[in-house]
Amino acid sequence: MKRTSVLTVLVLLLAGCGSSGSSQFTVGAARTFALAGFAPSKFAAGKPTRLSFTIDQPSGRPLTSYRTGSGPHTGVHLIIVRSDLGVLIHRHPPVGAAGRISETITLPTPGKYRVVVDAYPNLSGPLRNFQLFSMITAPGTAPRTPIGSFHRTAVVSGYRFALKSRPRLKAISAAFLTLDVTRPDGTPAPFTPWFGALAHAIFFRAGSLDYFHTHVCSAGMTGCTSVLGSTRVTGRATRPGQLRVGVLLPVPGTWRLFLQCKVDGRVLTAPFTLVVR
Ligand SMILES: [Cu+2]
Repeated sequence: MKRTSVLTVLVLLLAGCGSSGSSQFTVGAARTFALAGFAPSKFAAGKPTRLSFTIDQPSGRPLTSYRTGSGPHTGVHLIIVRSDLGVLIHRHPPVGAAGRISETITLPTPGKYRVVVDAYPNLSGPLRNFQLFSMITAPGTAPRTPIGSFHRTAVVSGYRFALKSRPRLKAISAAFLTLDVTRPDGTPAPFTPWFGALAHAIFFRAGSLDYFHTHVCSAGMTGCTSVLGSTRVTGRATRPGQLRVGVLLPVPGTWRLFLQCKVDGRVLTAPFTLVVR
């Protein structure tokens, strides 16, 4: 059986930066974007392995032209999450000859991982971006780390991410999380743009692994708004060390936010558990 035939070939209704696995619809087989030549699907834990694929257009030809520019809504975003939400990998691989996309990935532990390919094609028409999904595995005993309940603070490599207040989140309603981020010495953390944004807020729902993604951009940067149906949200960094993160989640449940930013030359990933009513 051809590997491409078992991959998810779904196109999302949702426009903009984010979207979710739960709001997808399938269109006729001849009219979908699809992962092609996606390999391998089995990895050895701890071993760097080249993952590659192409995105086939509805015409059957590989997609070779992707959006470019300064904001985060460009190219291809490769996001890999372990099924217990204990590990996140986020890369923006280059698009090679004939639309081939390759990235060396190391799955740190055994387990099942969901792969999200979030693509920003350079096409005319209403479609801004879409997601394609696959699963990869590393054989062995997978750790099962419970994501735990809500905590206001996450400390990563000595950097402290502190939510100002406990968020009250509702599905399909835009909300904001305001955080203070401080260095190990207590001074405000200066954010360096990384992958086109000051911060990336990547959300996965526990269990179903539904996906959504928003960004925090510097003042004046365009192309940073996330859209879910008719609702929009744009995050801002209001002052040094402070992030205002837009949250816009499609369904209730327990979600894990991976908040990523670059400070002092290192990429930090702060996990938060959020309950959405
Ligand atoms: Cu991002």
